[in-house]
Amino acid sequence: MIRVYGSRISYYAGKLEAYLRYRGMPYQLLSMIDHAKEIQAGAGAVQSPVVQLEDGRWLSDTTPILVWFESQRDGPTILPDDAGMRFVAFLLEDHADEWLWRPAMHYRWSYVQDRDHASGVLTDELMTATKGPRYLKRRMVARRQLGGFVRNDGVTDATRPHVEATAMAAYDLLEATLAERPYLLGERPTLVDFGFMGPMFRHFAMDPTPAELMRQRAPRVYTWVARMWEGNHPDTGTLVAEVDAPLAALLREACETHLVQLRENARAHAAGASHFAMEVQGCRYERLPVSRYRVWCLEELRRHWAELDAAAQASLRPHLLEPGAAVLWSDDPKTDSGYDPERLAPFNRAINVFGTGVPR
Ligand SMILES: N[C@@H](CCC(=O)N[C@@H](CS)C(=O)NCC(=O)O)C(=O)O
Repeated sequence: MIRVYGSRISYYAGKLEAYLRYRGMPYQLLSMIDHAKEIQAGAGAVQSPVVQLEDGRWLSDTTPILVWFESQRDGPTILPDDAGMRFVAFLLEDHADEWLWRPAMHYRWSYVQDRDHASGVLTDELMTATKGPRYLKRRMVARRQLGGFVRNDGVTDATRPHVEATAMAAYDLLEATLAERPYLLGERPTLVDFGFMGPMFRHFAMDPTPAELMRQRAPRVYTWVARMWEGNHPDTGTLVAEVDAPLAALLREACETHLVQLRENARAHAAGASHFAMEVQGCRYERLPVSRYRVWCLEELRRHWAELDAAAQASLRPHLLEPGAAVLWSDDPKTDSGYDPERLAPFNRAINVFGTGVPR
């Protein structure tokens, strides 16, 4: 049986588990902490999730993990056959993975009910070897997460309204898409559905504050999350052949937010900086931690874009709005993440999204 090391409230483990359930691949969810040494030695970084196959090989990072599992199958995959729509899938998945992380962490750790719940779960999962009363361990966990992933990731009084607005925009954009079809690209789930399961499932649909907002504002998204978890989806079915109105709106949001962040992060990385500032949809973020991993995310998106033929690029260009989208086809900034140069992912030596795990 496949071993999945991770947390049962983790963004990316939830995404992976939804996929494994869909494919009927039995797995065991095991503690990261109890196996941290083996994970570090085998995979290169301790993060949730890390996978170990029955033959002992280690896999990291949910995007290449899903792509690799699909490459081992015959028949229709979760990657659209159409090259242009496949690019759209990679871009929207990356947006869900990397852009919605900040609001997901903000709702979980800034609101007291959400923090109480998550700190209790993580204390019981991760602090098994730490001595001391449970309430103190919960306080340590909450301080690490709120300090590192919220305050040190640019959430302040000035940016908080935008951080929350961007999460609500995601609710509205998915709600509008699911009014048209059962899954985000059509009649069966694709990489886009699994990507959005990251933030939508283990954070927004489960943490009390955003879950209540989802029930009120985006009930279709709430039921889509449950359906995605059930995993009993059709394997065949039509996908949209081109970018339609709901997808155009999702792409616009990705160009205005995620691609701006990827560009500014890559510029700062190229300049050797540890932090950067950016303006997104009129909101100024200061002192964001540079992520080498996200430089690689940009390199991957650029590679996918460059692989498209001229006709596919031309049909997508009207939906990839500048200035944000230009980072896909311009060489500003030049990037050199140095990560996975041999293209071994998901079997390469992994790195954490931020430094050694938590933004400083
Ligand atoms: N790109 C990775 C990201 C994995 C990740 O960052 N997971 C989070 C938890 S959901 C984590 O382990 N963070 C490190 C930490 O908290 O120390 C993936 O898609 O699997």
